[in-house]
Amino acid sequence: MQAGYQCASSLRPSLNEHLFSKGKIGDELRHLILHIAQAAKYVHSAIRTTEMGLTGTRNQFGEKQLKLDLVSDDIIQQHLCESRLVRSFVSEEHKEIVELAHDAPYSVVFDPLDGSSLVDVNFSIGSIFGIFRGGSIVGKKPEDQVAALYTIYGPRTLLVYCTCNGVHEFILNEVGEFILLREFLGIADGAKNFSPGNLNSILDDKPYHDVLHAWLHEGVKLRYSGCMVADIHHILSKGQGVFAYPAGSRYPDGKLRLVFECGPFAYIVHHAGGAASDGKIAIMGKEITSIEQTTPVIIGSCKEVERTCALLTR
Ligand code: FDP
Repeated sequence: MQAGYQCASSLRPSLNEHLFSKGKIGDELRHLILHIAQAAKYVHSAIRTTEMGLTGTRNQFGEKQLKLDLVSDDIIQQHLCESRLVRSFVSEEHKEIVELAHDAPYSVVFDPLDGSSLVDVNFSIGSIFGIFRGGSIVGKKPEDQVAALYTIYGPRTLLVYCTCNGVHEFILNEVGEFILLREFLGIADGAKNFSPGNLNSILDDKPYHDVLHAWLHEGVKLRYSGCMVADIHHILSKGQGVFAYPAGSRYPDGKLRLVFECGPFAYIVHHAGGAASDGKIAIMGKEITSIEQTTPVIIGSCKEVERTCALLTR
């Protein structure tokens, strides 16, 4: 194809066109992201049609599984498999790494349905994906991802992707196509909104107590939904904010997962000009030692992340 060729149209570009013209990636990675986007459309539909009950089983973290957790996991698994581009994948709903095509170029990590405790109350929920080149992800770091994306199923279904060349937002339109909504989302250094997870720990954790008081005294606005996808999307959408889920007596190593949650979001937020830290080191540089690894996380506007980490480790 002719170099620099652009589809001139008055319509918003599709995800495929955007990946092609702005993603600056090869065809294989583009196809993999499109397979994931296709899976997300099925999850979007499953959320509307699957009954909300529990399965009676628990995932690797001991959390009760919803039917929808497993349906979403199955949908994504099938699309990854059919892509023929995935060597292995790790899902929050599986205990082990699942091997697919041994000569395929990528490994995918995903949380099929983040925020599942909010399904019954009809709040926004989402799916999170990180893509690595090659095989096993153990020993790698979130900075080794070649792409990360998430989808948010709220009043509207959105997809946000990053392939190391900006962070871009798409909306699922009425004919089932993801089309561009906003390009190059950015995060300012200072925050006006805060999203404090693990709030109970302020009772026995003085530094976190101090952080919370600093935020309250500065008049920043509380924005915490209980779904990490929605809370991080809030930061990206408003262009500022800070989300924290620090360690505490209940979760000595943090609650949120490095592989499925904090890693992909660290990659996306970093490429939007923000930062993510576990309080001491950047999440991007944190080595993955096991798939069930959890981590404390402070993520969002750079200066606020820096200041919060300094207060937490004082
Ligand atoms: P959920 O358990 O509903 O799946 O990953 C887990 C997560 O939600 C995040 O999406 C969310 O930010 C966090 O847990 C909420 O935890 P709390 O219930 O402790 O606030």
